[in-house]
Amino acid sequence: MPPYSRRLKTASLRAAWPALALAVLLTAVPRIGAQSPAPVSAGEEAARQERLKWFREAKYGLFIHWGLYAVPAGEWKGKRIVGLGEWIMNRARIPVGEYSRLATQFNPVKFDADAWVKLAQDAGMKYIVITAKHHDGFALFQSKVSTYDVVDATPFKRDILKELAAACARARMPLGFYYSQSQDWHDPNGAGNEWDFGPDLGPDKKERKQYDKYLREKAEPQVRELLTEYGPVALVWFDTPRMMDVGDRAQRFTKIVRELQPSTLIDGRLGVSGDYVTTGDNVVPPEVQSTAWEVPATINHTWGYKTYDHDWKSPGAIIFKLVDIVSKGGNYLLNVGPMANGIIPEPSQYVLRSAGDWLEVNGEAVYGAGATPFGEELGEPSSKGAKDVRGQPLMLARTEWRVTTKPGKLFFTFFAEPRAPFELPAMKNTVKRAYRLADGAPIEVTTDAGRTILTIPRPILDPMATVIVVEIDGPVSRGTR
Ligand code: FHN
Repeated sequence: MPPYSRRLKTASLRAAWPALALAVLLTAVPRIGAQSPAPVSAGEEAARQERLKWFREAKYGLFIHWGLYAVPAGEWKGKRIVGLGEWIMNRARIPVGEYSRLATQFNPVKFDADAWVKLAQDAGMKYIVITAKHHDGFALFQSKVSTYDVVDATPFKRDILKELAAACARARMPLGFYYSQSQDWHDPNGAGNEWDFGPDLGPDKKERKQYDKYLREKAEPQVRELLTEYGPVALVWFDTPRMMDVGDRAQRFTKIVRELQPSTLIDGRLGVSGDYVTTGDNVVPPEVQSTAWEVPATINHTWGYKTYDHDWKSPGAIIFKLVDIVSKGGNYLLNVGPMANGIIPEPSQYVLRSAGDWLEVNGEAVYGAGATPFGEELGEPSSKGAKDVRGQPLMLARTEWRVTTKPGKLFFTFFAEPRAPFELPAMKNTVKRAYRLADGAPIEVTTDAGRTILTIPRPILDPMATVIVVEIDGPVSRGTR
């Protein structure tokens, strides 16, 4: 491991990237309440909390969107196709016959499952979620109910999920599977492919496809395969729950998961409430949320690889988002889109590893840490009563510092030079001592007329983010002494 000073120097250079320059950010409010777990018995709730234990500790995971769409990588017949890389089949209205021929070109000879897991480890990520089947219907695993999969339909012929599951097991890295339960553009009865198979719903809103046939003959058996052939599955990440609110469709998936692997988590996009809430893509709520939640997020502007999307978030921006999310009680699931040859694009590897360097030094403020007991540092609703696009009060976010917690400890993470002297938010607790997390250097604490002041040396040690640990005499009690 390089010495801290050297890593700090590179961290400072990286921090020059512009993403944190905003003094005020406008944030949208996700509809967290809409997915909040439905009331269940005390026993079921205890089981849910037990399932969530590792997830609450982990905080930071690697999302991987990979499939046939990595071959066209955002271009079709010489044209750049607008939108997300993994949506190219839909956006370019590519017929099934033509799109499925991409399988003959999918030969990722450079794929190395151990290298992917090592990247996640270097990045400080604590779980991995990969697209077992995305909306295009192509499976990255060998399926017995469809030949449209990596083993049966490509020259590669290797079961990618088998190899990744084995590598994760070796590294004790929890592995979860994304599964598009509803949209399947390859199956005539799956949702979403209106260019080959006509609309899903008629003008009378009645279903026009044999959707349950697709669910029973492809989606449900494939989810069973994932839960029986690949060892312990940390979570199943369902997505875009179209037409799932009819009958017991969504409940059937819950039943499969619970029967086959009772410890497996279910995300918030099945169509009935899962174990935790999934926010909108890239949507970080403006305030602390009490239920377990996760933000799926892109590292550039696409999930599946596109040759021409080079707009990578900076390591500093990633660290800000991670600490911001943890300080509001959530998890950050950050995506990469590997190329068709099996390599994760070098710039995204660099960003992840750089953020990982910071976490190696400051991870105590993140892993297993609780939400802020304060809140004033997050921002405030617009005093003009403005509303966001969803009609919720518009929050004017502040980005100077965040607080995360562990018993007896408050972690103040500064993303900009703190005010000098820095006054702690009002609390009745006694401050025992304060120190810099990176090197243990003590920070002077003074009290003056009931106010507690930290004298933090300027410039701060690490301009990307400097953590000051404040040790207190018990749980935070708000108010003045
Ligand atoms: O349509 C998908 C999209 O391709 C991607 O998988 C994201 C990840 O959260 N989910 C859907 C859109 O929300």
